[in-house]
Amino acid sequence: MHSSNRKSTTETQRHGEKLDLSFPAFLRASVSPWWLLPLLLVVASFAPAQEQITFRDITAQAGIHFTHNNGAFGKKWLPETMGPGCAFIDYDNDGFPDILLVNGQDWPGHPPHLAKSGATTLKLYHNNHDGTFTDVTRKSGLDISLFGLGVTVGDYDNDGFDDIFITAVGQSHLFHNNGNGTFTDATKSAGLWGPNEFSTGAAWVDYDRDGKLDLVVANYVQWSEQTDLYCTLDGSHKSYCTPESYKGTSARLWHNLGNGKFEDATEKAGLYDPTSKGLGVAILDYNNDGWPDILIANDTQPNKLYLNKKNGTFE
Ligand SMILES: [Ca+2]
Ligand SMILES: [Ca+2]
Ligand SMILES: [Ca+2]
Ligand SMILES: [Ca+2]
Repeated sequence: MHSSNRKSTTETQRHGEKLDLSFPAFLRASVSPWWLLPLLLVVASFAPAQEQITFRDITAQAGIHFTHNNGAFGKKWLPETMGPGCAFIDYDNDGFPDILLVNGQDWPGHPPHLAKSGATTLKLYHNNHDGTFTDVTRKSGLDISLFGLGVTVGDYDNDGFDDIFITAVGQSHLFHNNGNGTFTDATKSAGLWGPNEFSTGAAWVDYDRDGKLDLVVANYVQWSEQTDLYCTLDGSHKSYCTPESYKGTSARLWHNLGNGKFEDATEKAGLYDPTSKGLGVAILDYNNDGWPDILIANDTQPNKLYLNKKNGTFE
């Protein structure tokens, strides 16, 4: 704040000198300082930035207190190596972006005496409009514990309020924004319950352009606590395996049926590919035909770019 004020003053003065010299004498005489000031400010706003922008960590000062729990307690399980996602979402439509932070959880069987502190949950922070945030997780109904990895925000039911999809190891979750500051877990009623996958990235996209947002979910590898493999670097201590040790999993495409429900359209749309070890999804229209295309970013496997064929399928 102080820095940018200082910059405008400096720029204004510098351009002020230049302008004053270039003005013809008759104009100079007729221009009052009151007219000159707004003019100089306009000129200053187009001036190239010459000061370096610097950032200061204001996390704690803003009221954000969050520690990610990757669940690690010595077993070296693969999902522990992943960082979580986060999102800005204006969930209460007050014009100020709020913050959603995805969290992991302790593994089942994790000895309670090693647990750091109770159950770890997602966190939703409400923007107070003054540079600070308030933890509204419990009030919003999002104090749910899951091994979350990613998040994508979109209004899938077109009610004007953004909803949330959280990717997770195990069961991913869809949270419907009720429009009154609370969310309802709509995973089951939306038909999204069932797949037990290692879901990483996700994105909302209206791939068939029917006005209803559909959902693409990237999946990593076939891993579970039961199928965990033993890898070692030194022959005596367990280490984290690289993804080559595990089989891939296809990304999944959920088509929005419009009644709050989704259908699995992965195979029908030509997106089924079990060699994928997806970590991220990007939506882009790379051929500029107005139809959104899909990029799946894979780990140790080729990335996949899917062209939207405008008939509900991709190639
Ligand atoms: Ca807000
Ligand atoms: Ca909505
Ligand atoms: Ca659609
Ligand atoms: Ca396209």
